[in-house]
Amino acid sequence: MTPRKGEAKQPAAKPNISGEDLLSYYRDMLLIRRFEEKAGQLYGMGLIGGFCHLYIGQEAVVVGLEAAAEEGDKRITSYRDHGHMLACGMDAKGVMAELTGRIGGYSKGKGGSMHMFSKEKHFYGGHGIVGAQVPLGAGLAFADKYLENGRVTFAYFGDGAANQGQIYETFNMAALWKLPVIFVIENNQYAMGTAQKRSTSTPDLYTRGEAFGIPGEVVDGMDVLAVKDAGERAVAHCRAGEGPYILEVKTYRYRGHSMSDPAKYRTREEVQKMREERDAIEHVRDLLLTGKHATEDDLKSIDREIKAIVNESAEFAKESPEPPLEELWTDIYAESVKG
Ligand SMILES: Cc1ncc(C[n+]2csc(CCOP(=O)(O)OP(=O)(O)O)c2C)c(N)n1
Ligand SMILES: [Mg+2]
Repeated sequence: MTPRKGEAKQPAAKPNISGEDLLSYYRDMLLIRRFEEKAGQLYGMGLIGGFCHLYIGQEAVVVGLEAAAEEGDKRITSYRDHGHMLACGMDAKGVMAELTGRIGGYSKGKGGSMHMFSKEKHFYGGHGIVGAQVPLGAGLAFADKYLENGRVTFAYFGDGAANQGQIYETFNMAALWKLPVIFVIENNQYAMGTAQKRSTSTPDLYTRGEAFGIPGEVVDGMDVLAVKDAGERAVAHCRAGEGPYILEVKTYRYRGHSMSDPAKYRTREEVQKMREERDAIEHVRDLLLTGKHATEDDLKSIDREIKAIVNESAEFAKESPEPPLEELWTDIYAESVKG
């Protein structure tokens, strides 16, 4: 096992991918972006309460990794979770209605933005405590290893979370027991208002598993094809029984940390530069057009399709009733736990 793979091993994105696949990544990323923009609007209108962390800018991370996943694989993440849910196929209506706290939401309106789950899509949350999902992700992988079902778990966390102690306790156990878990560090360069260079002694987060013998690689998170390629290598490693793998995916969030972010820690120019020069959706749009996989008109009709899905989800989220008081007493204890 090579304990470390640097940037040199990162292959350039290969545009020799089918037009059909490219279109599906375009669609999936656009759905996340438009959904998040709509969520931002509903928040502004007072229809969404509590915490709300948007994923705009980071879309290629989840879409690329979902392209490398198979049915039955699991995913778990932090509070910045709407993109992960949409990318794994959860219904936009159920996600939006959870944001507005309505009965039609994935947690019957009782969880909100940070606490949604889907057993059917193997999505295990939605966690508000920074880093808490990482040991839970290793636990999911432990169960899969025990059941010998060949599944892998994607445990996502941020650059800020990567400095927590529980991450390294998890790395140790995951490596010791060769758990099929991919630790995905979504390095969007900030933890709330703290830039990575102000909080982190060594910048290369993908090397953080070295002490435990966990291989890692750094990936361009604004290039969905590069993310998919790296995801496939990580998945192959896990499925072969080689144990955990680390992907440090370099990305960028365009919006504030949450809806209440004064954004004093970076310049508008910095954000604008990323949007203009590195946007992941624009990148795929260019590949589609230059590769003649789609025309401007095709893309316009996809835009309309996505807008309709998002508008429908917002209507549903406004019309679905609030949960009745009796719901306060449900979903508290597990009634039965099956293997
Ligand atoms: C244990 C804990 N400490 C502090 C917080 C407050 N907090 C919420 S998000 C966050 C920053 C995390 O940054 P990062 O891991 O980079 O994830 P990102 O928000 O960039 O996706 C902090 C400190 C928390 N929720 N939980
Ligand atoms: Mg971060």
